[in-house]
Amino acid sequence: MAEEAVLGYLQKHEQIVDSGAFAAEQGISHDEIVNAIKSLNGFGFVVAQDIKRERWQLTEEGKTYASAGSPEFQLFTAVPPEGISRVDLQKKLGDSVFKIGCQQAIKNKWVEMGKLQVSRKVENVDDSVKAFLAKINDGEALNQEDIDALKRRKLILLHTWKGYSVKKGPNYAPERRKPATDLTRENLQSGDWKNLEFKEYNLSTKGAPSEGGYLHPLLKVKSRIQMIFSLMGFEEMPTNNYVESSFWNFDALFQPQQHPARDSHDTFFLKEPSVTKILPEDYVEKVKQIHESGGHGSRGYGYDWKREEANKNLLRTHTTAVSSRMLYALAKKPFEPKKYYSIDRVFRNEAVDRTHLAEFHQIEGLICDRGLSLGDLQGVLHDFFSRLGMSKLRFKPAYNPYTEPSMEIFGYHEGFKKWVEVGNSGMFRPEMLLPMGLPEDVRVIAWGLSLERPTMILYGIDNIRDLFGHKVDLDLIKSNPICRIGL
Ligand code: FB9
Repeated sequence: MAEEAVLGYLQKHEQIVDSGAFAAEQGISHDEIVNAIKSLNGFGFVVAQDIKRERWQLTEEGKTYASAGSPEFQLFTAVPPEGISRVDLQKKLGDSVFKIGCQQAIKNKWVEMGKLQVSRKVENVDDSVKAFLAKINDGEALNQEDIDALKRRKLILLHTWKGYSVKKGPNYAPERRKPATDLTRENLQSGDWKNLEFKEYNLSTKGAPSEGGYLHPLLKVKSRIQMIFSLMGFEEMPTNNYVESSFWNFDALFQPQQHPARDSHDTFFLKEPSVTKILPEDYVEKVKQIHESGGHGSRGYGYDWKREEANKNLLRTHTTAVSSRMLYALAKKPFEPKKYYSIDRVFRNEAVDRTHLAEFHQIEGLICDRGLSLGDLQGVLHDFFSRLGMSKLRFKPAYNPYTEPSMEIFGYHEGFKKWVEVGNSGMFRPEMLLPMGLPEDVRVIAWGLSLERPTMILYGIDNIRDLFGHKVDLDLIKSNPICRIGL
């Protein structure tokens, strides 16, 4: 609207002399007129000349004195010919007018200010300040001395008004066509392209942000740990089955069927398909045997092992279920030493809290070779965790149903200046390895930890919901820095 007003006016007139007066005539705010002039000037529709006018304006205090009179005049008129006590005069005028009025009236020699009494020194006075303020309000000029006096009392301030005078420019047109940004097939066919005004390329503008994907911190840490395992000569195990049979998840690991971890309070069992159909029957028989009556020097557990218990399907509670499958497959071939690892989701029906969900990513490493010892296990743990930035380790005896001996692993965190539990480990029991058919002198050393704990520590996240699950903080996903472990 403002642009049309300016262009339309210039169609019939030589120039707009003053944008302020023009805005008032058009009934459009001066700001809108100024913005329109600047834009039209930028594209050459008009040529604009700056106008700058300075004029004095009353401050808020100045406005009150322009209507009520100056404080000194108010004070003089409040003093009767017989005089008045200071207390009564102050009550009459109020603190501010009394204080300023006294200073100015004494300075003008209008009043005598005794300790208790105030009396007039002259009969009449003129309120010149009020008169000057009225002149300023009407835009009349004052001499510099009077201006300075009012400025000193902060009753007026200098206001600079900026406007424009405007004439037609080289690209003037009675109306501004929106500059085209594309040359379309229709423009070309219809011939409209001849009248089009094209928007100039803005070569300094930034390209549209490419909303590409972002790597999740867990995946960043996972790939660094995969690199660490690869550098240590480990192969990744196939973990692409969340559903597992109780047989591979528990029985093959010599975990007894009464073990509390096999209860539905700790494990997610499947309703459908509730049972597994295919198990290696010859191996199942050996597992049944070792659970019930032992063998290979073991006494076993001495309970009636039930096939239907082993058939139950579940969400795997650890990737050690994959390790048992891999070791069984290894035993089916002529023996060769192997180093395997896995990193994938496992599920446990446990209470959730700030750092635990019903699922997490387990990391597991194992080495299968003849004559391995606990010393070898401690050695490989030092190598692995030093690549995670933890070179000081301590081991604490622990218990796992499928490893003996077992050790909890603690690492000294240089940042926290304290020892942190960093995982669990052990040597798989003979009752697990020998029924598989592995040679008598083969040992398997293994350890496990989670992916979430190191990730939360490395990225300073203290609530697992900010990292994993439906409440994950997407800004964190977009902004998290590169993972530097294993460099
Ligand atoms: O990850 C754990 N802690 C950890 C790991 C790395 C780390 O890195 C530092 C910053 C650089 C920091 C901390 N833990 C294991 C210890 C605790 O967090 C513990 O409270 C939670 N544990 C999980 C299980 O809890 C339900 C972590 C998870 C865990 C525990 C044991 C195993 C796997 C994961 C195992 C095993 C195992 C044992 C023997 C043979 C084969 C596998």
